[in-house]
Amino acid sequence: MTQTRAYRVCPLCEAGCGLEITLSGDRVEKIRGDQQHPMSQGFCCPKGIALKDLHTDPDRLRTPMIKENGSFREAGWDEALRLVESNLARIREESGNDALALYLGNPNTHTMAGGLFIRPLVKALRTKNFYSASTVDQMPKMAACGWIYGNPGRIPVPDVDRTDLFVVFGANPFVSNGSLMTAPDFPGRVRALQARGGQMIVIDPAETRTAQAADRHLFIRPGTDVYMLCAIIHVLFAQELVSTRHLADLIDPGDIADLKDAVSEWTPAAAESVCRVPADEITRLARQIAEADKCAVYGRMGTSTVRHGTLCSWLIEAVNILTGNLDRQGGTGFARPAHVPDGSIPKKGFATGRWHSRVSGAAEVAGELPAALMAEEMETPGDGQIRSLITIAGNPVVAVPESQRLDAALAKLDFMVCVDYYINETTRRADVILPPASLLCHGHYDFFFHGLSVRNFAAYSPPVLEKAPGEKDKWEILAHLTHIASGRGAAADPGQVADQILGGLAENLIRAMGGPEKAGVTRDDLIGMLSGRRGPERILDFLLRIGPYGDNFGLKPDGINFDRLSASPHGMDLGPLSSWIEKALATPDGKIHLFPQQLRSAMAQIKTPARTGRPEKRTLELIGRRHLRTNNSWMHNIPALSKNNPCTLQVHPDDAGALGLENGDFAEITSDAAGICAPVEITEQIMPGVVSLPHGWGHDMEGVQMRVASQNPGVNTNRLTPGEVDWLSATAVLNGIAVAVAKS
Ligand SMILES: Nc1nc2c(c(=O)[nH]1)N[C@H]1C(S)=C(S)[C@@H](COP(=O)(O)OP(=O)(O)OC[C@H]3O[C@@H](n4cnc5c(=O)[nH]c(N)nc54)[C@H](O)[C@@H]3O)O[C@H]1N2
Ligand SMILES: Nc1nc2c(c(=O)[nH]1)N[C@H]1C(S)=C(S)[C@@H](COP(=O)(O)OP(=O)(O)OC[C@H]3O[C@@H](n4cnc5c(=O)[nH]c(N)nc54)[C@H](O)[C@@H]3O)O[C@H]1N2
Ligand code: SF4
Ligand SMILES: [Mo]
Repeated sequence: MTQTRAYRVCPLCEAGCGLEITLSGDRVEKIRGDQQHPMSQGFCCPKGIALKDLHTDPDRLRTPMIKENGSFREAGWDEALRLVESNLARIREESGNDALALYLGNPNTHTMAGGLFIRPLVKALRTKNFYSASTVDQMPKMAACGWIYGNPGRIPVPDVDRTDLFVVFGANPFVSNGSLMTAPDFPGRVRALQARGGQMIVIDPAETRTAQAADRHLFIRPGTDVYMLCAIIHVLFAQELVSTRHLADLIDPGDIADLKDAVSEWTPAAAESVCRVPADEITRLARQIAEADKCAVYGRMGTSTVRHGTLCSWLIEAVNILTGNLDRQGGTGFARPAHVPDGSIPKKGFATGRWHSRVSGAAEVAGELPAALMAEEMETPGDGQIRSLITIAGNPVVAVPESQRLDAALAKLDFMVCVDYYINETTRRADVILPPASLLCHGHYDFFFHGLSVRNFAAYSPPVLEKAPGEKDKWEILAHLTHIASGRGAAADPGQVADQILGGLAENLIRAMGGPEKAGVTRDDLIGMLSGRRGPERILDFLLRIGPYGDNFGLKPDGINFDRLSASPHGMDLGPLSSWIEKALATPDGKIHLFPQQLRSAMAQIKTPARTGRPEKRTLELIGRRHLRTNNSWMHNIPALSKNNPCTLQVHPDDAGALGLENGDFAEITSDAAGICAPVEITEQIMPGVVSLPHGWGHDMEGVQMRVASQNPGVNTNRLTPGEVDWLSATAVLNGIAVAVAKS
């Protein structure tokens, strides 16, 4: 059979590498990096190549599943959707909107359906109980940027390709391939930085692969970056190194003075006593940041999912602002994605706490409540108790704190429906599972990550394969759920939801143009000009046309539209980050809010060193890690990715000696939440006093139907994670957990 080639962007992680897929008919022969993709230039990782195995995995669900008498059976779509409809309607009727909860997992951000079809579903559900993986991940950065720049989506990215000094707090992009920073082939980009005389400095309690490649690595005690960042800012002020350059007119001088006061106690020596980073190293780093011509300071999981994650995320922005590196070539900047029209983000600022969680009173952040508190909302009787859960592309039983407690709460729900490919730790609790067609059967455009790219870029990948008869696109499943939630029922045409999204966009545009008469066109005229399949593609065409590079419905004949983008199978390079802060800011006064009011009292209260759990009993601090061949919890069923089990407890030799542990011993790890066992790996790559376990494991739970993963299950580190929340951003504390370790 003749072979054909298809090109598509990998939908697995934020790097968004281009892939070249060789097919014989509908059989995938080979996947490799796409040499002609302008961003990744042939780079890809083992997970991208394994998309082939994901497609053929016999455990991947191909039809809806319905649970009957405790076990799953295959079912048709009509039956499954009708069952969802009748149960959700019944529960809502009996207990109100808040009885239906929604949890969205990470892969939603990697699909066109997630980018466009979640919002109507959330609106139709009208529940306060909306949760997502964001609150075990990046919400601190979203909240901080929301307050500083006016919108939680306005997140600056480091201009790694043009910087002189790249400072990384708590991220491991050599393994994660970057997060809130789309930069495929991160190692190649760092090599280029070093080759042009630049440096990378990493601050991390582990000597990760990123740290090993760095010019300098500083070990830091988990959860204490907030103090080190305060000390860096202290030095900037004390040594008169503050220079806001082109940003000066955008910052209230009062904010600068107040920030100076707020960090006045945090001398490098004071920070050293908490962080265990030598004071002279802190001073040296602060000077280097200030003196570099171009510098970008960046932080990720290790500065987000920690006790003062929101403050850390804000202080990192503050360092970039105080040194005039924000919105500057080689510093940090706002990407300008092709589908977001300039001015479409309203300049109304960012507020949280529009409602609160019922049991703990946690403030809503960006519409969400803390995923760490889902269990208590299910367990606690009363008005608004969660009785039913919809999960979409998520595995909260593995991803969120106090896993065993959440798992027990799920078991008691009245009804649960999961949109997912597998019967895993979470979906085994479902009454109905709705699987989308294979990842290779969907069109792809990165609605989220083009806005976080270190270079402006756009790519549309058409489906590589036709979906099998009877399979459904993700967007169709979400549209069905939206119809169900809005009372139109399981049988309604999913295309109507797509039409409504499009109609809404077109009406907004006409309104912004002063009405149809002034605009000279109607919404239907505009919609009639669009191409692309009914569904996400046609909506994308609309957004591209009115976006910053768009053809403006023919007014700018050289501009982008869906057809033109589709005609570039390797994507379109749209140039380096440009300086456009005045337009990008979404604060009502058009200014940068350097020291947001919302953070002032938290800043005044950071005196106590970060530590979760009972330190007197638990002398070690637990952090997490990622491995190249994993993707959170869900790709351990691919044999090629599961050859070695990296789910070990890393312990420093000094601690191992004191505890009498040897390589390969089993250790019992105990936190305030639970106790688990894991094999010991003794390594100097972890700092003394700290131990590390990867997350995403623990596939030996009864009922999991992932044969490869279950043979090599690992342990679920989130059993150990107590449900502590950084209230400012509703985000769980996942790192720096106090634990005791003993030979088991
Ligand atoms: N291979 C692979 N890639 C992935 C994923 C995966 O599971 N596997 N997951 C994807 C997802 S969803 C995300 S969000 C990204 C995350 O991307 P990253 O944030 O780059 O990845 P992590 O490995 O979580 O890196 C966090 C680092 O913080 C360190 N750390 C822990 N506590 C602290 C602390 O208190 N202070 C400091 N300074 N450092 C600390 C850890 O040692 C670790 O090296 O990765 C994405 N990419
Ligand atoms: N202790 C600790 N806990 C952590 C972390 C940590 O570093 N340490 N990291 C946190 C982070 S950053 C994240 S993002 C979360 C991840 O938490 P989640 O997003 O809740 O979990 P995942 O493991 O990513 O599971 C994704 C699920 O989506 C399914 N899936 C994959 N693709 C699709 C799709 O296209 N459509 C549908 N419908 N389903 C799909 C998979 O089968 C899988 O069941 O975990 C968090 N938990
Ligand atoms: S680095 Fe990420 S985007 Fe690139 S191939 Fe690997 S999983 Fe896919
Ligand atoms: Mo994540």
